Amino acid sequence: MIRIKNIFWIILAIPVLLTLSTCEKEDPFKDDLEPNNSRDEAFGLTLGEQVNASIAKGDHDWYSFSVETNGIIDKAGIEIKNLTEEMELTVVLYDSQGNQFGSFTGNAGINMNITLTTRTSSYYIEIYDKNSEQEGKYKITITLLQANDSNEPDDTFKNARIIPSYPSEDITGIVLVNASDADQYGDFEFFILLVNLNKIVNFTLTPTADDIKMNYKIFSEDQSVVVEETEGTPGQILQASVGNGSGGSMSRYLRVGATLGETGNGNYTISFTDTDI
Ligand SMILES: [Ca+2]
Ligand SMILES: [Ca+2]
Ligand SMILES: [Ca+2]
Repeated sequence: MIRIKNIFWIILAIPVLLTLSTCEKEDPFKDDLEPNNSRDEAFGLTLGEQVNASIAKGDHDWYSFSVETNGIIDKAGIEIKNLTEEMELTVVLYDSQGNQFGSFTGNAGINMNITLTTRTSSYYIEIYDKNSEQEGKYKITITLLQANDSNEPDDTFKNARIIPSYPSEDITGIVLVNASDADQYGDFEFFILLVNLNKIVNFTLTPTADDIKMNYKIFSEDQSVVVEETEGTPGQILQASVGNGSGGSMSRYLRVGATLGETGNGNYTISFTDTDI
């Protein structure tokens, strides 16, 4: 009888002990965001709000976020503060369809700052320890940087900025992302120039940085090319003019773009004057 009792206790004791251990010792690496272990379970982040998160051993954390930029090109900052010295975080970025487009791994214990060029869209992020061995805590914040200029949107013929009179004020702007015939999805800046009969309209395009190559291209009213893309050397000021010696007044589209250098500084100034032919 005694032996049977013992066996009985052993069988019962194992599940009781297991239950007690999970109740009393809370896993410090389980957070309120769980379960967010797959894209379908991604935790929705709000821009500008910091979230405290944990990685348990072998844990993968998924997040989703959306940016609304009113259709202009902007940048979003992804800031991850790694609070655990041993953790080597890997961050993988996916588009709204789940296609991977970026992957980053930081050294052990270091914070990560990733800048994402974006128009209005939604994204997924997956975060995990590179070796799936460490557990630890981190904080994540995504912020819309509002890095473009106040002339936006001006990326298309349709929303070109009209230059109403000459001389114009000095217009300052930023080419945030490479834009040229070779970079069609970049941050172009379109202007409409009204050119009266027997007038020449001149423009001066001045970059701030020494390492940016500005470019321009001129189109007629029907958007056909009048002057092919012309690119400056790094830091070069570009000047050109559009003349009108026949017929009535006319208009021209000026498309400005740039290829950024190492500094990533896309700031420029443009001004317009007119003179008699
Ligand atoms: Ca987690
Ligand atoms: Ca711009
Ligand atoms: Ca633009």
